[in-house]
Amino acid sequence: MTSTLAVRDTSVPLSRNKNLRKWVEKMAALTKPSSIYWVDGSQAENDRLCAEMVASGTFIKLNQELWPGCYYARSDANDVARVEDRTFICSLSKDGAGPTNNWFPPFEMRKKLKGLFDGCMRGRTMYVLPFSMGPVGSPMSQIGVQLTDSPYVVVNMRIMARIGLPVFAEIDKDVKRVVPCMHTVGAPLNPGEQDVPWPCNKEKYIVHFPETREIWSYGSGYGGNALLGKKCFALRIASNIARDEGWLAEHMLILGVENPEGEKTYVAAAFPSACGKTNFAMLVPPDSFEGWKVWTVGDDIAWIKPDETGHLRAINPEAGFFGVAPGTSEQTNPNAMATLARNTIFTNVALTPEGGVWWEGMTSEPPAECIDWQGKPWTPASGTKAAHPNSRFTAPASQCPTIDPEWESPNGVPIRAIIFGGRRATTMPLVYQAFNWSAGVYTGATMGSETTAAAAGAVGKVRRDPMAMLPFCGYHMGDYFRHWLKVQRSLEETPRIFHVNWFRKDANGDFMWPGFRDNMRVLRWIVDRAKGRAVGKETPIGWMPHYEDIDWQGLDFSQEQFEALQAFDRMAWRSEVISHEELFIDLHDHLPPEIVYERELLICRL
Ligand code: TSX
Ligand code: MN
Repeated sequence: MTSTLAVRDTSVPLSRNKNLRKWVEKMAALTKPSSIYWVDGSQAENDRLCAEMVASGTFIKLNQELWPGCYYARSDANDVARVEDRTFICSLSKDGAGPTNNWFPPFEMRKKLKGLFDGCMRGRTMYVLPFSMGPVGSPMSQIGVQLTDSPYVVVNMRIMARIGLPVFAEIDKDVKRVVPCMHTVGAPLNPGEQDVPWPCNKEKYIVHFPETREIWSYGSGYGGNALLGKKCFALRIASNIARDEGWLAEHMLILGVENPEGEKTYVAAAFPSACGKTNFAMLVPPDSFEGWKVWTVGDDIAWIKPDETGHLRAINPEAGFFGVAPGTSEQTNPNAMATLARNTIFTNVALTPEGGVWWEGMTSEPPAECIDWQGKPWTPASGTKAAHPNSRFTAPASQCPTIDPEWESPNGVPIRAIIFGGRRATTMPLVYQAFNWSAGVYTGATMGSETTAAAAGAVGKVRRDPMAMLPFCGYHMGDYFRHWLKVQRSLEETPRIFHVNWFRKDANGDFMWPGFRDNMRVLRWIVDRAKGRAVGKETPIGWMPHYEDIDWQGLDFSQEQFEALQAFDRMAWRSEVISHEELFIDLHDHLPPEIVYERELLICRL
């Protein structure tokens, strides 16, 4: 029997919007693809693109009995992470980007990009990919259209954002400005030329034009370089939009804590990399915490706005988790393991003989053999990593067992507390609460992590990462602090601000805090405190819990251990405040006076 099912002509525009159609034509004239494909976002389309990538060698379909709906990709060995030194903020003035961003004159950069993009899609299909950051139609959402020559990007974006027909319908309403996002892997194909599994270019440019709200990305197919809705749009461009409109685009997870009475309290939290942000977003309370539950709203980005009543509400603009695989296990994060069990794309992890995936830390025993992230045979005796340290899973948020029932609420969830944190072996106690909003902004502005062997620089030196936004703030960091301080003026009630450190070490170099599930004990104090119920004591750096203010049920942790963990070391804090100056010197000409006052106040209290 022959099918009478009409197949869609994918080159026919799916939007009536004249500006969009003109822009697509103009960009096609520049990049010269062999075809244009309008993405509808359907399951059938996704299956077709995945099958095509299996045929071309970009994807391996995993054993569907073990990993239903899952695919596996290996990137080029030179395209495995975000490229911060190739990331540019091309504001009109250099001062607008500030000293923490790479700046390049916008006119010259446009000339450069025009040359790079001329013919860059030859022999490839240009996908027209509409996406909504935030639920389609939510007043807090923003829309983009990414033109890309990477089908890998299309299927990943389908997990990470809302894409396809509903977004075209939203664009056709012509009420929201659309952010144009150009992306190419920068690897045109000559007629008859054989493609490679992971096309990319050794020259890379990740470029943002904040005034015109444009993104241009050249040469990479990986993660934040290529999935432009995430870091490029939802943080770097959105931080500019947020500054102009009076809200906050933040590198924060959002979670809800439900107590045994059924009352839910939402918090947002910012941590630098390698602090276990996704693990915290999906926290499982200790067994002794009967009736307590942690709900996940997001694990990476929060858009936070004052509502009409002067309270902050937040949405997670993403629809999926692009999580670091190594270290993720049933022990460290059972909810992530359940989320990535199906319909997930794995990139740069190891492939097992059964057609499954593995990474360091996934199981206590490594597999006897597998294929590593570079496609080479690997055994535990190889002495190398089977999975790349930055290997990832792309998994739908809807599959998370703890996904919050309100996670797609168009008006977001109310934020009652903001938590900053860092990976600090010394100085920083387990938890303290800042005295007020501006002291809290100071806490966020000066947060950081100790450099580990993995990161560049001297081991043990604190690398400042204000609000975990150092690589993601799309304008001057000093103006960003000013904006945070200004937001308080539109608030009737400010969320309480806290600082946590799960990573303090004792004289023997051992972690002093068990972390993971036991972080719930800290989180409970934080939400009770934010609701004005918990007690604390005043110290020079802020409010801290007494030993008896923490719920210790089910954990053997002595008062002596706790006092050591919370110890305020005056001499260590003296050096701490002195080192804050190093960051502030770079920002001095844009530093708001409140930040300087807060530092003076802290010095006086010390
Ligand atoms: O994610 C982590 N969290 C947050 C969990 C909700 N990690 C993993 C490292 C970051 C990628 C942690 N590592 C945490 C933590 O709270 N704490 C630590 C440090 C630590 C490591 C091992 C132990 C304890 C603490 N093991 C034992 O105590 C047996
Ligand atoms: Mn992140």
